Amino acid sequence: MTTQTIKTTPFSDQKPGTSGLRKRVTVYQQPNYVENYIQAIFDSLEGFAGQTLVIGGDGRFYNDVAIQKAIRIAAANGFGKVLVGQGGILSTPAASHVIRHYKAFGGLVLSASHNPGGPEGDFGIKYNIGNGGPAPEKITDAVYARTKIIDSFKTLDTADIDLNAIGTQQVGDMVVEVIDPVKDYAALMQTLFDFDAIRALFAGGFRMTFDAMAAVTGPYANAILEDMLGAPKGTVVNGTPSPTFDNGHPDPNLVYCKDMHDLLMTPDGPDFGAASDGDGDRNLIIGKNRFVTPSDSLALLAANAHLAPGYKDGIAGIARSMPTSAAADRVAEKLGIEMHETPTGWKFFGNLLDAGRVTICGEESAGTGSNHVREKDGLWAVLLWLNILAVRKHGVDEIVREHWRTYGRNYYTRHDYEEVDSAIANQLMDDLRGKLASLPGQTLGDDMQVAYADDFTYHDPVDGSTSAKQGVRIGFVDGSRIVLRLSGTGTVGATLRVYLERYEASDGRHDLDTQVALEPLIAIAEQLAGIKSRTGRTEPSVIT
Ligand code: VG1
Ligand code: CO
Repeated sequence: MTTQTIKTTPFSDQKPGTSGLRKRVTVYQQPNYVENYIQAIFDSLEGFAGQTLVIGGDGRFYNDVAIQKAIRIAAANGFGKVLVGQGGILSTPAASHVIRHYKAFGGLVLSASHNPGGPEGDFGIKYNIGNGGPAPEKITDAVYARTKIIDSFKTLDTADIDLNAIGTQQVGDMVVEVIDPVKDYAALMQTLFDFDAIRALFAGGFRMTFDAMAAVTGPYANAILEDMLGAPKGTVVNGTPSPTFDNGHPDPNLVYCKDMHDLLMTPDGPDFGAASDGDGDRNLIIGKNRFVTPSDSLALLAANAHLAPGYKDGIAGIARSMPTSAAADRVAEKLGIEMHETPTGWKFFGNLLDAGRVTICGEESAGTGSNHVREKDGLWAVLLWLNILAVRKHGVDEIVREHWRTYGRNYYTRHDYEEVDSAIANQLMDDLRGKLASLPGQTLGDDMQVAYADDFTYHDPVDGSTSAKQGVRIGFVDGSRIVLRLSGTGTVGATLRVYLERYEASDGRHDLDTQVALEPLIAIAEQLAGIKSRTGRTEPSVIT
C-alpha cells in the first residue's frame, strides 16, 4: 500500500482552546480541515513509529467520518496500531484509561464535550499524551504553529474499516483493533469502589436517577449502575448515544437538567440524581432537596475519599482550577496536604498527578477526577458519591450540611454571557485589566475592601512553565472573590464567564439563597466591568 502525500493549504483558525480544537461541524466539513489538523498534531510529535494510538469519541455527528480519516492518516504516518472503541465510542475518561492501560503513545479524543451536536452543532478534536491526559501547552502551541504553515498531509487510499466489528483489521501496515469501549473502564471502577456496599445500598431501596443526556455515558452507566451494581432498570435515562444528543444540549447543569432537579425537589422523588455531559467527563450531583455545587462536591469528595477502597490510605493533595471556589482549600488545610490552584482546563492537572503531588482534582464547571486517569471523570464522581453514601448511611443533604458546619460554606455561582460580540468582550476584559492596579485598598459596594486584583499567572511547580493571562481576579479582605475570564471552548463569538464567591464561617448562615447571598458581589462585578451596558444583555444566558 503506497502512502499518498496530498498537497494542502493552511487554515488560519486551528488554534486549540481550553480542551482541543472545537468548531462548528460545517467548519470541520471543509475539504482537508480534519486532515490538516491531525497531520499538524503528528508533525508536532516525535517517536511514535510503530507505536499505538487510541481513537475514540462521544458518538456525535461526524465522529465516524473523522475516525476513518484519522485511521488512514495514522497508518500513513507510521503508527503501528490503532485502538478504537466499538462504534467509534470512548468516553473521554475511558479514552484516558485505555491510553494508560495499553501503554499507548497517545490518543485522539473526538468531542466537543457539552456543546450541542448534529449537522448544525459542534465537533472537536483533542490530542492526549501517553499519560492519558490532554496535551500540555507546549504541544498545543507547537500544533497551532504547524497548522499555520502546513502544506501537505499523508494518507492511504483504503476502504473504511468496520467500526462495529470487535477484533483486528489491517490498514496498510497498521493494525486496527476495535475494542469494547466499556469493559476496561468498568474494571477500573471496580478496583476503586466498594461495589458490594453500593449494591447493598440499591438492594436496600435507595433510588437514583442518572441522565446520560443521550450522550456517551449511556452504555457505561447501564453496564455499571444497572448491570453490575443492581440499580433497578430505568435508573439510567436517555441512555442511548445519539449523534445529535436527541437534539439536546448535553451540558449537565441546572438549565439543561431542570426536570431532574425539579424531580429531586419533590417529596416522593428519588434519593439521588446525577448526570454527565456529551463526552462523559462532567458530573451533576443532586441529592433529595439538595443541589451540590461542583466546587462543594470537590471539597466533599476530597474530605470523604478515604471511605472508598481506592483512596483508603488518604489523598496526597488536591488541585482546583483558579475560578473554582476555595471550599477544597479548607479540606486540604485540615488534612495537612498540598493544595494547588491551576488555570482552567484539565491539562494543567497532569503534571501534579504524574508527580504524585495531588490525588483529587476539580473544576467549578462540573469536573472532578483523580489519579486513576488524567481526565475529569463524570461516572467516577457519581460512584464515589454512591460509595460515600453507602458507607455513611446519611443522605446527601445531611452530609453537605455537616460539611458546612465543619468547614464553613463557600457560596458560589457562575454567570455566563454567551455569544457576545468578540470585540466587545475583549475590550471589556482589556479595560478591566487596566483598572486592576488601582483597586487594592479601595472599598467597593457598601463595605467590600479589595485585598488584591490581578490577572492570574500560573507557575507549574513540576516543569517550571508559566501560563499568563488566565483570568482576572479581584479578591476581598473577607475572602470573597470575583473572577472574570473569556471561555476557550465556545465556537461562536465570545462567552464571558463571571465567577462569584463568598465565604460564610462554620457557625454562620448556611441557608441563604445563593444568588441573594452573592448579590453585593454581582453588583460590584457589574460596576467594574459594565457588562450590561457594553453587551446590551440584561441577564446572564446561564447561571450555574
Ligand atoms: C470550560 C470549563 C473548564 C473545562 C472546559 C472543558 O472551559 O470552564 O473548566 O475544563 O470547559 O470541559 P472554558 O474555557 O469554556 O471556560 V469539557 O467537559 O467541555 O471537555
Ligand atoms: Co466534557
